[in-house]
Amino acid sequence: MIRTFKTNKIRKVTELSDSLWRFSPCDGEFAGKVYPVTVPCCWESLPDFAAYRGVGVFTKEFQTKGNVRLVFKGVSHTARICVDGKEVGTHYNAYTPFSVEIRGLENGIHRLEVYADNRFSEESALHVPNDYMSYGGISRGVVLEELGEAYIEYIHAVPVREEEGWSVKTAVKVNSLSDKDLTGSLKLKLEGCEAAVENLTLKAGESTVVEKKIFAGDVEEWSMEVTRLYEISAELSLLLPDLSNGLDAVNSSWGAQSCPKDAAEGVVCDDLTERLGFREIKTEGRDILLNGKKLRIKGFCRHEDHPMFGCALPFAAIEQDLQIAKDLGANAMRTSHYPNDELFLDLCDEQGILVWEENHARGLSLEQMQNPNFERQAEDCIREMITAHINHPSIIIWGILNECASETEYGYECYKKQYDLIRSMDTSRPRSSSSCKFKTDICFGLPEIVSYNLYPEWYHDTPAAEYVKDIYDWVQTDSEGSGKPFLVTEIGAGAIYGYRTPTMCKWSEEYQAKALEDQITGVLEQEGCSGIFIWQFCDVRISFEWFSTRPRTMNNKGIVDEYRRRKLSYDVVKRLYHSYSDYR
Ligand code: ADA
Repeated sequence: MIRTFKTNKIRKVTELSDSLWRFSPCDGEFAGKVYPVTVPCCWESLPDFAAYRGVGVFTKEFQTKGNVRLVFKGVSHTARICVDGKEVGTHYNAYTPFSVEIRGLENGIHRLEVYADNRFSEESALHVPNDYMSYGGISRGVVLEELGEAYIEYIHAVPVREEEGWSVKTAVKVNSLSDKDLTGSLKLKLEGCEAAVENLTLKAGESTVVEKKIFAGDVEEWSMEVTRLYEISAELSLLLPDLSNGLDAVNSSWGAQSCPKDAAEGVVCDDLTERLGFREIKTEGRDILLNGKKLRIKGFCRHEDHPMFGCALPFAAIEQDLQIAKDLGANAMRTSHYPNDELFLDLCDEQGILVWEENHARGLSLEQMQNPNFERQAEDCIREMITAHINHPSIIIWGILNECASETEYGYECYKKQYDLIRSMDTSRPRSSSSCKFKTDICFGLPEIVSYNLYPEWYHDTPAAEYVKDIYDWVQTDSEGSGKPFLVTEIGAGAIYGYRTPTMCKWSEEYQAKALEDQITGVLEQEGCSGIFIWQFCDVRISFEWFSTRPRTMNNKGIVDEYRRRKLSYDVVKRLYHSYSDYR
């Protein structure tokens, strides 16, 4: 499964994932041995490869002809793609989608090889030994698309509330796969009703972006309570090339798209459907407003992690996590610390769960941020994240650089570039970054929202309410974040599932329950605070190479353990979250 709705009616799309592939490690004692696996797959789920750091290859044959695109929703963490033994693409970062175009394939069976590399090296500035696991494998869906002479790469649809009603700012990118210049038109439909038609010309092999604002009028708004989603679709019609050699010649050049006989004036040769929700998110003074109402965020930080699947959670497991979060009274999830699977976002759109989505980074020091690859890799992640996810109404905040060096001048320059990059791609959402630099952070003048990760009653024994107030007051009096919305984007405590003791000592479930009682109350009672994300939803695996050790080589601050078994704190969080409304 790739999305929770059908994105194409005309384009022939075949899911290559959710089926059997062959996996073979390229290094180590099992090099060359072949294992049948279902993709998505992290090789750490295979008994022989629980701790394998290296390169592995996933192989799959597929039938096709003509112009095709292979879409990879996630390969962890560095990918090299080969078709019929020839390299056709590469990609860095496990958490963003990428695609490769291949033109003019012969009709027949072709071999796809996906090489995944989960090793740490100086080449990798973001996947480093860390307090989460960098898995190895094809962690999300894979799709084969059969295309003609041109195709629609994306539709961006950003809702805009105006005096006379709602409009949609659209941008549709069309790519040519032809060696000829093409002319045609693009038809936009909102819920199946024609909304605009734009003529377009495509230079051979080039792309064009067609921008158009369409009036939507009186539509039903998207909110946590009413998750009304609208389909917006684009149809690409092209004037046929020279028919003098007859239709067969055209059919062959059009690949899988056979041209109907009455196609002289242009034929619909590709389409794409996306979804949007009409909602407005903005900041006003110290408030975050969703459709004009002051939000109280009650959320969890969630890693994509599971003992049976690694980071390649199947659809059912993703949905189960959301069911648990809703049972706990949460209204938001933070995709700590990287862009998430689009299936997760589709489900949040449909179930009214707000999302803070952030680019990939966790706790990188100044030295790590000075890795020559850091800025490019971090900015590429932002581009790919927003290009792929801009339409999701559930995403209300774009985050960057969790706990990186925001107390340094160099760090400030990186933060500024990345905030500016977000603004250049999307002006419809506030930005923020989770800081652990306490009273030394110098970046709070840049984003719309000030966010902190705080661990009173865990990493230090300051009473939670006192510590939250101290930091909040400092922001108001001594930082450029004064008067902005204030979020606590991490707060929590560790507990080993099943460790029960009346001594209330740290790592016991009793201690975690008590600490969270103080922390949640301390944050949500703090005047001017717009909300909280508990660290964290479930226990997760961490890199065994990380400098710090943790019990079980896990981060044990989950409200549930890695098998989603409840700890004592579950009922504390559930009682408290349900006792606070979604709005302030
Ligand atoms: C940091 C970090 C999290 C996690 C947490 C912890 O705030 O952002 O990823 O490592 O600390 O468990 O200490």
